[in-house]
Amino acid sequence: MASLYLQKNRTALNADPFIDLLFNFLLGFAFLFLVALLYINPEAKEANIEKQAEYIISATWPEHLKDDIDLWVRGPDDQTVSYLNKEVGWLHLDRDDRGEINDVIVIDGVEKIHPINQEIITIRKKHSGEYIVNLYYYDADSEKPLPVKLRIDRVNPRFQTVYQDTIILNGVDDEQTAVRFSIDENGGAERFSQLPATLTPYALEHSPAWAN
Ligand SMILES: [Ca+2]
Ligand SMILES: [Ca+2]
Repeated sequence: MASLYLQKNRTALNADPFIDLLFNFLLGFAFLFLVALLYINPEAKEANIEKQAEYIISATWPEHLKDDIDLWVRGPDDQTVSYLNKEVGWLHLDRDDRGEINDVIVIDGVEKIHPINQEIITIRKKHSGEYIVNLYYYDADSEKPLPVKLRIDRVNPRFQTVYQDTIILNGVDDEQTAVRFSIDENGGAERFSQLPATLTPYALEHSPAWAN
């Protein structure tokens, strides 16, 4: 008959594989938890976005139209970004959408059409001061006045639409101040108004056809 001591020892030896398995499982779980933490770290995500843009200004008009609308934005340093100068200071025009002209690309001999009509200007550093946002009707195909949606989104610290409106452009050479606003010392947007200003250099060269 085995002693009580030997019985206890055998029980302990029998339990070893289970404890090993449990330990390995916990070790694996802890490793996966650490990997998950690295991927969902909110600070890292925020830092990645901050390098791209602080504010996004977009002008959108109906798809499948040949009409060419332009965004013009003047920053606090009195420099103006547009298709004529796509990068000034920290203002960037991401794409001059020209209606239908640049909506088609060819891949392996097959035409692919993206009928979207949208121009986007990004403010990449939120310098305080006034920003003026103008819309200009560069080229028309539609015979009727064109509705253009203007939106301003703040990106950091969280995505937030701070302004949106629909502006009616009457025809070629119509230039309108969609909005002017200020970025304060804390990076917030304030003091929205529509006080008109001319940002394009066209005023002396063109007489608006739609006004006749
Ligand atoms: Ca354009
Ligand atoms: Ca387009």
